[in-house]
Amino acid sequence: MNDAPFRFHSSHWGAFRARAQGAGLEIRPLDSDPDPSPIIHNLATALDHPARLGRPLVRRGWLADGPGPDDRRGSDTYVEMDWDRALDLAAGELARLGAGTLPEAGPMPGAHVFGGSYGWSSAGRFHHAQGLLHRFLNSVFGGYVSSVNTYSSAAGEVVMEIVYGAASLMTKDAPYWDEIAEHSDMVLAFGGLPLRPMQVAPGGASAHVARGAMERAARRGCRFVCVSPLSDDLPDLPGARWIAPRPATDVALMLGMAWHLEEQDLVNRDYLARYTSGYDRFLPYLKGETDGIPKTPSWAAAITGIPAATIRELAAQAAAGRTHVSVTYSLQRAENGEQPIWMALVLASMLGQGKLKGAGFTYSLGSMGDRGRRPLAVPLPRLPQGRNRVPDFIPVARISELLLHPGKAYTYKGETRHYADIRLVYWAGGNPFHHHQDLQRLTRAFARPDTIIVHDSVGTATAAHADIIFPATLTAEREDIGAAGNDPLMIPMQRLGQPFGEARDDYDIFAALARRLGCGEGYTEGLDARGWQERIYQRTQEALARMGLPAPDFADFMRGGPVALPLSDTPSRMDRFHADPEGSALPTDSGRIEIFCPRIARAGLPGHPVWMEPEEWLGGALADRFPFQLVANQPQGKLHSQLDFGAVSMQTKRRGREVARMNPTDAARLGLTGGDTILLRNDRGGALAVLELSPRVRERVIQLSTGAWYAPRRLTPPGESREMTICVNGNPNILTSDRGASILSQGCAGQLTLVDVTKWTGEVPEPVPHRDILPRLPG
Ligand SMILES: Nc1nc2c(c(=O)[nH]1)N[C@H]1C(S)=C(S)[C@@H](COP(=O)(O)OP(=O)(O)OC[C@H]3O[C@@H](n4cnc5c(=O)[nH]c(N)nc54)[C@H](O)[C@@H]3O)O[C@H]1N2
Ligand SMILES: Nc1nc2c(c(=O)[nH]1)N[C@H]1C(S)=C(S)[C@@H](COP(=O)(O)OP(=O)(O)OC[C@H]3O[C@@H](n4cnc5c(=O)[nH]c(N)nc54)[C@H](O)[C@@H]3O)O[C@H]1N2
Ligand SMILES: [Mo]
Repeated sequence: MNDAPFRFHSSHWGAFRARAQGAGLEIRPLDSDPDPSPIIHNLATALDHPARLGRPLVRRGWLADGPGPDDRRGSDTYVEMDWDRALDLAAGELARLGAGTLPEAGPMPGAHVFGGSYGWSSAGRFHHAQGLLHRFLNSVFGGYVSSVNTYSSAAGEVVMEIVYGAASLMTKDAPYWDEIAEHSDMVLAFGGLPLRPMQVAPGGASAHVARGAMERAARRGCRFVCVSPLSDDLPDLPGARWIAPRPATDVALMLGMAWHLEEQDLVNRDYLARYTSGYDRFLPYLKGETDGIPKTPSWAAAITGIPAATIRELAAQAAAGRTHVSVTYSLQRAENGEQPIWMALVLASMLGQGKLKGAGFTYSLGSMGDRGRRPLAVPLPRLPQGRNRVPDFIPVARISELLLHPGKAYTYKGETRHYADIRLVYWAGGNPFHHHQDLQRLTRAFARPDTIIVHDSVGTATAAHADIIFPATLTAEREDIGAAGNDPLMIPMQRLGQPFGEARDDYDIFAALARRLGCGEGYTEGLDARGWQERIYQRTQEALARMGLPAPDFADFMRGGPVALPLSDTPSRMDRFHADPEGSALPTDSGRIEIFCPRIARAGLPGHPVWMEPEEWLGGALADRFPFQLVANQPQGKLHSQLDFGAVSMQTKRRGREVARMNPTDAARLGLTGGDTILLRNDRGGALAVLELSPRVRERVIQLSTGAWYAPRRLTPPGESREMTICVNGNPNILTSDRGASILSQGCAGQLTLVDVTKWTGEVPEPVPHRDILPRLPG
């Protein structure tokens, strides 16, 4: 009989309750969540998993030869060390690079430190590794070279900011799910509205509402159209329809629809006149007056593979009722990724229904669990990060370029900039050897700095490219405040277990280093983790009290249960704009939705959305050699690479390896059967996966989600004579291209890649278990 009490906790994939059960945890979702994510159960056996790091580790080559560029990173071994010695070594190296001695003015020593440290880390308002790292680097180095935008949405973020206004408009604004449930006649969903990514929300979610809202809408007669290479990018809903254009051709499909709206005079000219600017510059392109190519449905059919009649029918249906146009992040994580997002906005503007409840446009509704939900009326706790006095930054996905090419020129948002010269990389709470493209190139890039320091709870491939690794606690081993934008509960994250081995909280690691560098007081302000949590909690507590709502003091909150947070009843930004386009103008140059955008034209891209042929698509020359479009989307059973060893993630694998899905027709043509081990390859490398056949995958597409822990091996494919590098665990980022989405955003373009697929005959190389990704020697 287990009579241990349940405690509350939270994660990016949902709030939950848990209690000790043997060496693991028994986990239950909150009763209030109508559709909890199974990913919460990955934590059950994580606390003492063999992949955990229990002691600091230092790379042998770094210990023997000192700091400096080193090609051995990624294939070296690690020595365990006690905390005092490891902290002294790290502090010594930071001091050598200028930490702790800040000039009064002029360049800061942090100008040679990359602290962008992109990654999702864990939920919790205080123990957020990036925030703690940034505060640390600001304290000891006077700042750091940072990163801007996200892997999620760089191309979309940049273009939407310019043509649609601030980022909050494009992601966190109406329509809300309940409006779709009640009012939409049609939802035209580019990239679908997949329940898979909507399991997750940054900072956590206490309720998953999308499935219920879509089911209510469909029962009422709303028609959902899933435009995607995968039909399960939409749940099975009555009346739903699947349209599967060639990946990366959505712009052509939208242009064909736009052409039909023009031809049939179904365009809302009043809306265009009141709320947009530059349609007159776009129309000649649509008609073919500027380039001799009318963007007719037949033209679009040849590019997309969707019959012209279907394109006309979709356009007519969209104009016939209240239509919501939704576009996911995934479409812009690609070459020329700005174009489909911008064109979807133009298509929605031509339909001109933005004023109607349940109609209009959203970007990323289907990409995260916190979209389509009302914002909060109170501010959330927040840790101050201090001031970064280093002005330099990179667009986040240019990490390999930065390390490989100091001083090189590149463009971003129309400006020419130059890469900094980086001597130290400090990463906490991210896994670039999961998230970045062309991972062999990233290995070459990680060979360049003098020193790389990483904090993680587990021995990831990123840790295996570091010089000094500090073992961090898992979220479950510490207390924190769980809260997130658009979520109506604040959750006490109660401790569920003791720290593994000698693992320490990120905060304590930074505090110990700061003290060694003479900056302890500046970093900690004399507070421990609990003291900080109490301090940052006050902001929310006071706001609740001012509104006359229950506002327990911190100790009672941590001992008690979830606290309800009030929702804002302010009309959404777009509602205000639609009510008064002059008084509530959008923060764009024209104050309106920009269909033609002079700023983008000045930055060197066409001034309105256009179809541009990418290099890696099924209609291009490269498809002769690499005939499959790899869709590397977000994984079903985990968040990115986190807790990949958990039971829910492992269930999605076969024989310990990631599964790739393909249409049965393609498999029959290639002589493949379900369960075969297959090699996906292109000029950048190879990945092994286990084949699953599914009619839910478009022909000539292969889906291999991200998240497998990177395990490159030099192998000779059966029947061949030359070795190549192959990830035996099935991480698709050995295959993806490191090119920027465009000269405007330089965003991540990792979603779509061309590959060839063959069967791995004969003896199959074993996958590498999680515990062996980081080669450790006993101390
Ligand atoms: N090909 C391709 N690539 C992609 C994508 C794609 O669609 N296709 N998607 C991209 C997107 S959208 C994203 S957001 C990125 C995600 O990339 P990341 O955010 O880098 O991936 P995570 O696996 O979440 O990495 C988080 C790391 O932090 C560690 N961690 C968790 N909690 C703590 C903590 O408290 N302290 C410390 N020190 N460490 C902690 C985890 O163990 C893990 O190693 O991937 C991108 N990569
Ligand atoms: N379970 C789970 N959920 C997650 C995450 C996770 O790792 N695991 N990560 C979270 C993060 S950080 C982010 S940023 C979001 C990402 O959210 P998204 O980027 O929206 O999610 P993806 O799964 O990458 O892509 C959604 C679908 O887009 C489709 N797609 C790909 N290319 C094209 C195309 O050219 N045209 C069309 N029409 N469709 C295309 C693919 O079939 C894919 O399944 O997900 C979040 N949610
Ligand atoms: Mo993301």
